[in-house]
Amino acid sequence: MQNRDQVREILLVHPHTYFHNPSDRRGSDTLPIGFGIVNRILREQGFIPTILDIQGQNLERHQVQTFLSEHRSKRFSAILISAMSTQYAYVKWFAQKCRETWPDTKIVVGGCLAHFNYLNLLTKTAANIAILSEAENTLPGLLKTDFKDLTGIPSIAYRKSEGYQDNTLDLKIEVCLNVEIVKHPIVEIDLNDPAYQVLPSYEGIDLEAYTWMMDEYRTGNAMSARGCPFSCTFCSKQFEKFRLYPIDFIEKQIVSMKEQIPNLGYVMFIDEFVLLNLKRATEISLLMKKYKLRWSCNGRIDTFTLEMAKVIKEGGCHTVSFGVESGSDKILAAMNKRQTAAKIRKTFEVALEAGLVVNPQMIIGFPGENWLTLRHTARLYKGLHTKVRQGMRGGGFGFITPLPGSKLYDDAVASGLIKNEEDYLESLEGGFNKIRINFTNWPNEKLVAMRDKYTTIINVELGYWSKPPGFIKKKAMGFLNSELGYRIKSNLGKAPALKETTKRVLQLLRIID
Ligand code: B12
Ligand code: SF4
Repeated sequence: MQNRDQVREILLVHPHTYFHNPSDRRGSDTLPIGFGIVNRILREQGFIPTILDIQGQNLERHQVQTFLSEHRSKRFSAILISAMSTQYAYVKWFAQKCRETWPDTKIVVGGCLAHFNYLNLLTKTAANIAILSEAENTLPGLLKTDFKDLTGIPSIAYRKSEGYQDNTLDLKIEVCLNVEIVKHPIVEIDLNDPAYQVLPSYEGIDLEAYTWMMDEYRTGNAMSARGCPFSCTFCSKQFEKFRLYPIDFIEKQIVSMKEQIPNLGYVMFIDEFVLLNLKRATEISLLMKKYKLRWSCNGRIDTFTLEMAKVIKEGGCHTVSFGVESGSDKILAAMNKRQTAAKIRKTFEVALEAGLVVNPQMIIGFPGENWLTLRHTARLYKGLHTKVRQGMRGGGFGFITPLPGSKLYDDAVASGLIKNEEDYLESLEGGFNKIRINFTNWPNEKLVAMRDKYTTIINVELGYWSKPPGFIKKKAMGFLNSELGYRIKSNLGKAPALKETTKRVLQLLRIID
């Protein structure tokens, strides 16, 4: 007979961002908020999560296999995995290993990977259930039935062959590789409803792996909104409906984070809409000021003004990141970005005038990119030198990557540039650091060289890098992107003696914060 406590245990997993190549590992510098919400729901519902944080602990595959062998005798109610599309290869491998270890345990995947790629997940991996949207309104129902009855649970997909009967929702049946997949309608939660205001719990997670030291304070992350009303052609938007959290729940997030992260002093908002308008920016600034926190957020080019810049600076805002993407109006229009180079330039001028650090997020290689469009991009930054240098890594370019869920991806499938979804998903690790499809007329090496050249140009123009960074920076960047370099970077905040000297050297090179 199974003991009741054993049955209520759940394996909760955060996979790596790479599978094949360790240098594709993305540093875990942001708290996994969605994972934290799942962790909280499990605990509130009386389940005991055993956390396998492969990413945070940087576990090698043989260590993961050892973990599975050591836990073989456990009777988990289910295995829950949170992942993005870029983690497909890892999830496929891991789900198979779990299936070999626990043949009958349900494997449940949530996050962007489940949302966009549930057909692949459910037909080509050992996963049983895909959570297509938010844990807040799906997981409690699943937990109540011990994952045995999927009737009435919104926002999920699963294999019909497993025999679930469900007549309560408007089901969609899809056939893929002769497997019938049942998809329940997606229901996105109301963020004003206290029942869905779940604070992430980082219990069981090594917080040092997901936070770093900013001067003498530790960083944390908060979220002010979900979804987005825009439709940029390259963007993979999991949440459709644009919704704001009420300010009092953002305050609860701050209080909860302060309890969980000793010495919290710097909060980075992960969503796009902190600076939706002056009213909202003012409310958030007042909140952050109340808790004497420095903070950073994403800004919106279309809503940013000098008045707003001054308000947030006064409220403790240190850095604003902008999804600039390009300085070419032609490319911006093709991206459906709804912003122009002139407005971007104006935004940068006012932000810098208010004393903010700006962090431009750029894309290189979008269809139509050529030397002229890059010259326009460089012109955007010309002479925007700033004296605010500390705490700044500089802006960077990512290679355009068709992501599942974006128009760019659908177009690439339609035009035959992506022939096999699974092969493509397997190749996605490494995120925007790699060229997947080269839309330019340049060979890949030239596109990489252009990325490096223009990264230098914009950071020199912004005053974040000294001129010319030259071969030393190039060598150092190569080293830091290696596995050894990664380990050194990720330990900087932990070993004080090593930290100071190494940090100074790296700061001189202006390649770390
Ligand atoms: C913070 C963030 C990061 C962080 C941390 C990610 C993390 N582990 O949480 C960092 C900086 C590491 C990161 C990296 C990258 N990211 Co990112 N990131 C985000 C961002 C801005 C917020 C994520 C977040 O916290 N959302 C809020 C929480 C509440 O939502 P959530 O995590 O999805 O979780 C909810 C549901 O999905 C669900 N859920 C999630 N997991 C599970 C599990 C179970 C079991 C259940 C039941 C439910 C469930 O319930 C949760 C609560 O509602 C999103 C955009 C966005 N606004 O969501 C992009 C986003 C997730 N990132 C994206 C991308 C592309 C990347 C990169 C590839 C980019 C790059 N520069 O290379 C890299 C990954 C590199 C790699 N090698 O793989 C894409 C993913 C698209 C896709 N199809 O997968 C997004 C959607 C941005 C976009 N619009 O394009 N990212
Ligand atoms: S890239 Fe565009 S569509 Fe995506 S979140 Fe940002 S503004 Fe919205």
